[in-house]
Amino acid sequence: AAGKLVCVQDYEDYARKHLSKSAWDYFSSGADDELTLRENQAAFRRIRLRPRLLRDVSTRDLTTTILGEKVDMPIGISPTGLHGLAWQDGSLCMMKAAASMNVCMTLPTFATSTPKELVDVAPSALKWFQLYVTPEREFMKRLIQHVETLGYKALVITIDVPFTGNRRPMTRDGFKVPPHLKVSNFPEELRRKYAFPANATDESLSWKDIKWFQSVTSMPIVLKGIMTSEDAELAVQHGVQAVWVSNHGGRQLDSVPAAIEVLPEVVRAVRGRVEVYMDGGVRQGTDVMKALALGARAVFLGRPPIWGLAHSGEEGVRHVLQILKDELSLAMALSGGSNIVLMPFGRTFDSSPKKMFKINAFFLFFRL
Ligand code: HOC
Repeated sequence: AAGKLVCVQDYEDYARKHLSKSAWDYFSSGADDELTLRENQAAFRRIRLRPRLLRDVSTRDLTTTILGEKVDMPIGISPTGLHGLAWQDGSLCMMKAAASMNVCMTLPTFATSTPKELVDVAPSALKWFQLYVTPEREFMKRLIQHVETLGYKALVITIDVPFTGNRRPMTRDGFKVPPHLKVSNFPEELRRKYAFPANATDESLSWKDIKWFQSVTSMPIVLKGIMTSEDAELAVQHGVQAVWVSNHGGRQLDSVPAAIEVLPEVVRAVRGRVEVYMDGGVRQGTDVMKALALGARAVFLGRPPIWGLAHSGEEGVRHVLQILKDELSLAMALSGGSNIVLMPFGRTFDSSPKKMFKINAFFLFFRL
C-alpha cells in the first residue's frame, strides 16, 4: 500500500485523514498565525535551480559525512516529540527505518522509547540525542552521560524553547499526552513535575551554560534553533561543533523567516568553522539540493517521517526517506551532478578571512 503514495505530500494527506484530531493538531500545528509554518515551505518554492548539462550523470553518489560519520545521504531525522502518537512504538519504528536507510536519527527528549531501546533495535546505526534542558542539572548530567555511554554520537541542544510556543489548535482542545504513552526519558517524579507539554525547560538557560555541557560530555555539541548570524558566531565562539538552523517547524516564535532564508547568513557567518544543518519545510529532493546549494551540510526532516509513521510505521518512514532519496538523486542527475559532496554548486569555505568565501559554483539558484 505504501507504494501508492508517491511524494511526501501524499503521506501528509493520508495522515490528515487518519490521525486522531488531537494527534494531527499536535504534529501539524505551528505557533500563533502559523506564518512561519507556511513560509518554511513557501520560501523553498521561490528558489529556482540552474541546471548544467552534458556532465555524465550515469552514476550518482549521495553519501556524505556529518560530524565525521558516514551516511548514505545528506538527509537525517529531526527530533520530533511523541512519536507514539502517530504509531505504536513510533520511536523504535523511526529508528529502524533510519538504520535501514543508513541516515542519522535524532532521538528527542520527548521520545516514547528510551535511548537504550533504540540501541537494542539498531545497535550500530548513527544516533544523536536531542536535549531539552530542564532545571534539574543532576538529572540532565545523568541523561547526557547515559546516552554517551550508549554510543550516541552527538548532543543536539534545542535552544529555541525557553517557553513553548502557542499552538492554537492544541490550546483550544487542551492537548494532553494520552496516559498510555510514556515519555520515557523522565523518571516518574520528574515526569509529573515536567509533564509534557507543560513548560519543562530551564528558561534561564544562556550562553554561559554551554561550558557546563562541555564539562559533562565529550560528545560533539550541536546547537539547534539558530536563526541569526550573530548567534551562529556566538555558537562558534563557544566551541560547539555544529549549528542547526531551525525555527522549530514554525512552532515557536511566529513571524521569523523561513529556515531556508536564514541559512545563507548563518553559513556566511560560520565561514566553514563548523558544520551547518537545517530543517523546516523540506518536502522534496529539490528542496534538499537548494539547502545544500546554500551551504547546508545536511538537512533534517521533522514532519515527513511522522506522516510516514502515521501511514505504516517503520515501512512508511522508510518509504518517505526512499522517496526523498530518489528525488534527490534524480534532481542531481537533471542538474549535472554525480556526487553530492562535489555537486557543481559546491561552495567551499575557507576559514582564512582573505579567502572567506571561495565559491566554485557554476550551479546556483536565484530567487523570483
Ligand atoms: C519543554 C516543552 O519540540 C514540540 C516539541 C516539544 C516542545 C515543548 C517542550 O512540540 O515542538
